Amino acid sequence: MMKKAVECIRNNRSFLVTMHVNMEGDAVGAALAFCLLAEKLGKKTAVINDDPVPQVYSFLPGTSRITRTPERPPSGFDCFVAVDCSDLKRCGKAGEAARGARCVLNIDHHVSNVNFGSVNWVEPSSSSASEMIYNLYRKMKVPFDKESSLLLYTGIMTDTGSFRYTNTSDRTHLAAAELMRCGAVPADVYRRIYEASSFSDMQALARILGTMKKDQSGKLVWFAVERSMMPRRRMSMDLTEQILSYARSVKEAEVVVLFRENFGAKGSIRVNFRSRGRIDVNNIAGMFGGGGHSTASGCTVAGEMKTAVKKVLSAVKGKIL
Ligand SMILES: [Mn+2]
Repeated sequence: MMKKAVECIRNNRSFLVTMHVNMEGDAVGAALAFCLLAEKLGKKTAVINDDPVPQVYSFLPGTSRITRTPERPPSGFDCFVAVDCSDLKRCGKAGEAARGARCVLNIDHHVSNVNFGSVNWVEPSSSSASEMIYNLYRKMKVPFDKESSLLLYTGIMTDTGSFRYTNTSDRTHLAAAELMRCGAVPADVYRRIYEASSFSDMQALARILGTMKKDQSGKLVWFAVERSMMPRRRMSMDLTEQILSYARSVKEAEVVVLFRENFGAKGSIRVNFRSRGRIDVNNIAGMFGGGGHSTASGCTVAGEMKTAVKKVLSAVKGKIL
């Protein structure tokens, strides 16, 4: 409940914030905007994450204060805040800091959220964690400034696929309008994120799109991306989001699945699902210990690419029939 979250913020003085590993726009935007809100109320904050900030989001104000999770998780904070995480496990090693905290504030919009906090504010009907933080500003009467508007607008825009996906509501648009009024410029944000790719990264994307496969019905489309297909450097785009966004343009495709060899944990495959709506992919990801939303979800499968593809696709086919 938002009311409990507000109380938690009022009653504590210092906050250690984190978000899921492999952070994207919503996680970065919501976490940093949360910090700005807490600081305007006179609180202390810090942000940690297991991963570096992806290059494409580095233009956002405050990203330099996101520090890599240290060997021993920091202690001495009143409250541990997880943003955009369905499960403490999704925070990786940073989640260990929750143990030492007086309270654990769980702010999330995934339907698969397991309510791991001592305070759980979970709203699956919200487009994004950023839309929730937007509402928190309104509730706590903290005015938006240029920085917070940009952060929250970016989070909402990226999680809704630029307001195209079914999680976009009338409230989402109202929030976006208010954030524009307070300084967010849609064309600028769009350019920074979607029109800032390097030539070689676009070539890599084109190569990977060329490996697209479908099943006999055409309703299932997938990609199996091996490490050798990936550029070595940090990419100038959110590759997962780009691939899935293009693949869902295939008219007949009801479910798109992206398999990626994991960079961090060797011998495991990261799997991302997108659904047009009829098939609940939160459910399918849940069969493999993952989760997310009914139309966008993910899981990690241990083992080799070939076996992961076989296992996961047969689970999806079972649902499509
Ligand atoms: Mn999100």
